[in-house]
Amino acid sequence: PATVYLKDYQPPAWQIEAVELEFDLDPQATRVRSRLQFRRAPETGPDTPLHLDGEALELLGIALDGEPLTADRYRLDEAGLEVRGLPETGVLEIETRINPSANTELSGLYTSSGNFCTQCEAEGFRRITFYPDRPDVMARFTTTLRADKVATPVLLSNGNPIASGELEDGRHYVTWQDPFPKPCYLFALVAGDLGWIRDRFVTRSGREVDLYIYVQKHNLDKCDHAMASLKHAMRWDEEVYGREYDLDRYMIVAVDDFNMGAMENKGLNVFNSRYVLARPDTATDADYQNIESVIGHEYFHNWSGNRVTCRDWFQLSLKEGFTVFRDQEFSSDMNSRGVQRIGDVNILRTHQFREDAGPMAHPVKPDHYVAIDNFYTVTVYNKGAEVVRMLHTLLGTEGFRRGCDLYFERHDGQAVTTDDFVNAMEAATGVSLQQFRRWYDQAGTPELELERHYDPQARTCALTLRQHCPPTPGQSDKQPFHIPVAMGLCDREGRALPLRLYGEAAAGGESRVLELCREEETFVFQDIPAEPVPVLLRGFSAPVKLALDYTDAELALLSAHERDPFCRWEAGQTLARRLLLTHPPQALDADTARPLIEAARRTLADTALDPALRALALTLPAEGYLAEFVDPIEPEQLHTARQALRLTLSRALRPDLEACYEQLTETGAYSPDAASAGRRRLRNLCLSYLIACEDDSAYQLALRQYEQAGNMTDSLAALQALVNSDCPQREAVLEDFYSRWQQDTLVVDKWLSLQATADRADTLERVQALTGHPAFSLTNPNKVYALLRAFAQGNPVGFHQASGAGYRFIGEQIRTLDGRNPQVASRLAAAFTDWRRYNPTRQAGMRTELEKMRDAGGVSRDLYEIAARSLG
Ligand code: HT7
Ligand code: ZN
Repeated sequence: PATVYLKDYQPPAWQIEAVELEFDLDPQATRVRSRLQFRRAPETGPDTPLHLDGEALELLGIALDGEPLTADRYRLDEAGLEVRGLPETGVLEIETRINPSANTELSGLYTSSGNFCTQCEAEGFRRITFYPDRPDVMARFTTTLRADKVATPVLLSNGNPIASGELEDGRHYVTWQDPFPKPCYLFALVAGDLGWIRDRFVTRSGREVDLYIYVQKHNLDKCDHAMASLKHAMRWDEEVYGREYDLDRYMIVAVDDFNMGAMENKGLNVFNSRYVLARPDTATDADYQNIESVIGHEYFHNWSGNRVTCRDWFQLSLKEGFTVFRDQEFSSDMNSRGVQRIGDVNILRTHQFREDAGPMAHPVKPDHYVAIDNFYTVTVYNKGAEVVRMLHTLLGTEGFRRGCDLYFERHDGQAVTTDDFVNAMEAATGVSLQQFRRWYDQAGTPELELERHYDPQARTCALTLRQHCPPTPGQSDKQPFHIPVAMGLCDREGRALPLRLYGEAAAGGESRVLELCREEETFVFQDIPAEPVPVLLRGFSAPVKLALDYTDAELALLSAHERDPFCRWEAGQTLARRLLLTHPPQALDADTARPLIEAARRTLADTALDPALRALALTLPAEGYLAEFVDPIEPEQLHTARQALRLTLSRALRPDLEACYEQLTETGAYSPDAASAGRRRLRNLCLSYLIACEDDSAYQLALRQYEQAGNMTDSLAALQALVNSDCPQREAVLEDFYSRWQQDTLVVDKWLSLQATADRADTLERVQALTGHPAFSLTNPNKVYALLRAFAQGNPVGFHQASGAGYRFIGEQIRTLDGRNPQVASRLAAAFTDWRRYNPTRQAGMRTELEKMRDAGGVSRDLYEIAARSLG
């Protein structure tokens, strides 16, 4: 398959000014008529043909300015249609036929639960009609939908409805007009028998916006949280960014079959139903939180993505990194900032750092791809968000806002680059970001080293910071990054010290941002009465790995006193990590773990501290994160060590855990607010520790919680504790859960995931058996993620079992899946990319599967790229 390079970018030779689309919807044979009003770009030569992308389309007719085009004027191949001899401007009419019900890739127009829906990002529109399917071609869309009135009463597309009526043969139609020019990846249509809830939002300038959420009718009682989240997001974007909504309606549709989380189509978002539907008895606190965040994310795209869009797909982080930053900040403001930051850093360090260290490493702005769908990655999204966060840190809240205002003002209605974004930040603030731009172009995670020197005579503390970035594929030499290091110094009682850098007249507060631009720089602080403890990367101010030579006593001090929630949590995690990585499991007894036990005891009793932060402090580092510190990765060793330490903590702290659990017992009505969710989080963490003791009283506690739970969070936590234990009732409870929830597809996903991640010797056999269960389906992405991805990426011991059976099973599933849905297959294949990190036996097992994927006849571009790049 061909590789696309950023360096080959050429502006479009032809622009499409307006598009009229007509759909005669039929599940097996939908007819699409399009009228493209085209114009040759000023620099384009008169003989340049117009290229229209097209895939899996049946061409029924083509005409120019009302006259059918003869065959010598166009050429049709697998990639699309090339039309020659066009005038400078005119109207091309094209008719195609497509089969939505046979569309198993879920890209283009497809059916889900009998309803029609679309997914056009990144390159799905070309599966609907012939069109220049690239984001820098922006047009005004008018869309008419026709369908059977009884089977398909709801007909939706982008913009505002401008006409509707009855047709012959029991059909009806609606015409929609979107006044904003947009690239075709933002096109959407939804049609079917759907119910809806409706609300209204008045923008700060007084415009009334109708808000709709469309779902299958049996889900109408699960939409309220999504609607409330939408209104919060709309208000937040006005308050924090001064951005108002611009159409008369905003529609959200939930579908069960969707490759990703959601899609920001102009005025008509399509969502994976898991990010819309919530009721206390069916959705967990985490689900409620994710819904708020994804609803916010898609809404924020209306400005960061839709009004200002990407010039080409290499610029994907322009909209995704910025929008993730926006949704993270939204969630911080709606809930707890510290908890949000720790969660976001956890995702970055466990997934993105791993990507950066492997064969798929790529810059935030990649420079080549085979299948763009493979680049919707944690690097583009989450590291991209960190890059925007660093801009925020360097420019300050005000400067950053001025930069954003200028960016939106300059580029409204345009398709632009990440460079345009940084240019606006520079122009608005006068700050040079020349070196900072390297964050977009250089892959890899920079490593930071600190050397500290205290001079008691001079009362100075010198901090020397050194940076280094390891090579990544195709980038052997790296230039130094511009790294903001938010920091402070504290004394041995944990009190913050005023910070005065050498040469400064007065101290400038107790926290400041050092800018490390060279490979090595020394910062000297004055008036420091005794050797201080430096606190670096407050709020995790840069996506780097920081090596610090803290003593255990210093870590204990910071974990008890540091004011920044991230650094405080990090100190405790480092203590735990050291224990886990430097002792064999059998040595992780109460004596060895004494400092950790005592810190945990204090945390359990510290009722003044936010329960969610207490829960985070008490959670041991994840195996996936620990894996970053060992070579080779031995999954069962990491798992055994973690389990051993958990048991030691559980035994040593049993009365404290029981007391904390009881104290947090609540009886009132469920509310997903951050404080209540934090209390449940801590209580359920106590339960998971208690059950580690594997005795009857712990089993009874979990069984009682399962039976009495008034919400899904508590119910699922109890079930999870039981499933991972040897409790004699575990199978009966699992059965009970399924029989209670088998009609609710999203709850069944939880049931599948619990089993796939179960800490048991027979999990692989169980997962294999579940692929034949009526609850599972290889055609539904959520089911694949819930069972197969949960096993391959959430159960390292099961997947990496020494026999290689886990690899063979998942490899075979991927190859089968690739014939139906390449995007989902290649996402699942990510479990194999890190194969070089394991021992030779495992390497051989994983490599064999990757080779089989790469060499399979008819392999998709998506899967080929992942397999081939991984093999190197
Ligand atoms: N912008 C959306 C991306 C997306 C997508 C990409 C490839 C294949 C399927 C997809 N569904 C949605 C999601 C977002 O980041 O908002
Ligand atoms: Zn997005």
